[in-house]
Amino acid sequence: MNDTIAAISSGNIPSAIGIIRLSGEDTLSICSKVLFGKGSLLTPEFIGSNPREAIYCDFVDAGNRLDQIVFLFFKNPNSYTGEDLAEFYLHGNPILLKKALQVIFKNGARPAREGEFTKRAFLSGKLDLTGAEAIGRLISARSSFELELAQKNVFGEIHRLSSRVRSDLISLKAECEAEIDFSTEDLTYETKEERKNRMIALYELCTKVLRNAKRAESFIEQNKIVIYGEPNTGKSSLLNSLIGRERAIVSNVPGTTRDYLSESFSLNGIPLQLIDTAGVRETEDSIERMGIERSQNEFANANLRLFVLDVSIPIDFEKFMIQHESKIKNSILVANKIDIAHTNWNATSAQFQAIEINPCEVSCKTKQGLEELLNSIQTHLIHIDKSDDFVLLEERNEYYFRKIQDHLKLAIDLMESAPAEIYIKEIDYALENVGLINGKVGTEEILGRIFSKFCVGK
Ligand SMILES: Nc1nc2c(ncn2[C@@H]2O[C@H](COP(=O)(O)OP(=O)(O)OP(=O)(O)O)[C@@H](O)[C@H]2O)c(=O)[nH]1
Ligand SMILES: [Mg+2]
Repeated sequence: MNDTIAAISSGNIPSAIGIIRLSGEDTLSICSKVLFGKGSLLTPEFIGSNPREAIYCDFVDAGNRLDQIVFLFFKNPNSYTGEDLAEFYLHGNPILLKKALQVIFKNGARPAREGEFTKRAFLSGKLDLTGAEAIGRLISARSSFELELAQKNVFGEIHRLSSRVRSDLISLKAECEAEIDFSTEDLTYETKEERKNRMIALYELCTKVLRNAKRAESFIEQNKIVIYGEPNTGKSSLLNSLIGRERAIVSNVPGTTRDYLSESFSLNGIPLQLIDTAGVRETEDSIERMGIERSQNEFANANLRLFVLDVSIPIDFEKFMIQHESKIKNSILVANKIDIAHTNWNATSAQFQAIEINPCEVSCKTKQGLEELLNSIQTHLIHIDKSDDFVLLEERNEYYFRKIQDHLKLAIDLMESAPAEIYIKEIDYALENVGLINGKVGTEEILGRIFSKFCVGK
């Protein structure tokens, strides 16, 4: 067994309950020095004979009572780490928790490093590497979208995916081996075409996984929605309406917003960055021109664009299209100020619809149409029906999936001209990389990198 580690496993803010975890071979003896009940310190025998049973007792520092606590002991190997493990449920005051932790250190434990409990769980075979990584994500997820994906991984999504790739590769390898060993005998194998198709299917599975992982990552990291349009159309008003507070200055002076400004915002759990930009127009003002340049840049780098139109003034459709056609095609067209729409608007709207652009009519003043706009944003961001395909791949796993894909590609190319003896090697390399995903082949360095991203106490 390992040396004994301890840490505060709950957060560092006042809460009803705070948890300290202790794991390693001295767990029982340390517990017996700090737990006091019914007139005496609890003995290691008593604690050890009551695994997984809540014990109500005092937490003491050299005889002085620090807190009344609930305590749980998990006997190895039936614990999170696979070692003897204890959890102390104290009152959740951070100062009290730190004091109690010091007492535990004084009695023989050492401070746990980041992710050390989970690392021990992995080393004792309680979790595979993808499961351990998923727990890191589960704890640090910043949106319900990321959380849902992390949960899928905790429940074995990556393990399932890589197992499927693995079993397909093994079956391909078996076919190749049979062909190599018995090539002179008159046995019927799958045709070359069938084998090639199986390899292509597997290659495409990897492509799909990688693509969906990229999409998921881009939703998590940088869902940039840019609000764009001419001055005074209501871009800043739209930002304020969507985030529900007066963040940007709104005024009837065209050119109010000089620089872009960005706000985080969550749409049904999808984290978004909403960016308000300076209104685009011809101008002599050099500062305004710089702002407009930034608007153009933000527009180019956005995941989704809202092109805002002021429908309270007449719009010259032809002129508008000459100026903005390419931008409109890549945006949701937001027809703002519908509460004071100009009498010409219906006709202009029909012109847009005739070229398959459906303006989203809203009023930032009356809030009419905002719900529909949010729905439309969500549909553009995720094709909801396909959201189940999203998968979260840590950088490490993305790298191995890419390697598997590369070796499959080589095998597919090679099989045109080379015998099975040659391209079977590529299948072997692909299999090695599957092993690395699950951590069957893991080096200290890889483990160090993964677990250092965890918080202490996990
Ligand atoms: N009636 C009405 N007025 C609106 C609506 N949305 C915005 N306005 C008004 O339109 C004017 C311009 O609004 P802003 O949000 O500052 O417009 P902007 O596009 O950010 O303008 P610049 O920053 O100058 O490019 C303000 O006087 C707003 O009160 C709306 O839906 N209805
Ligand atoms: Mg503005």
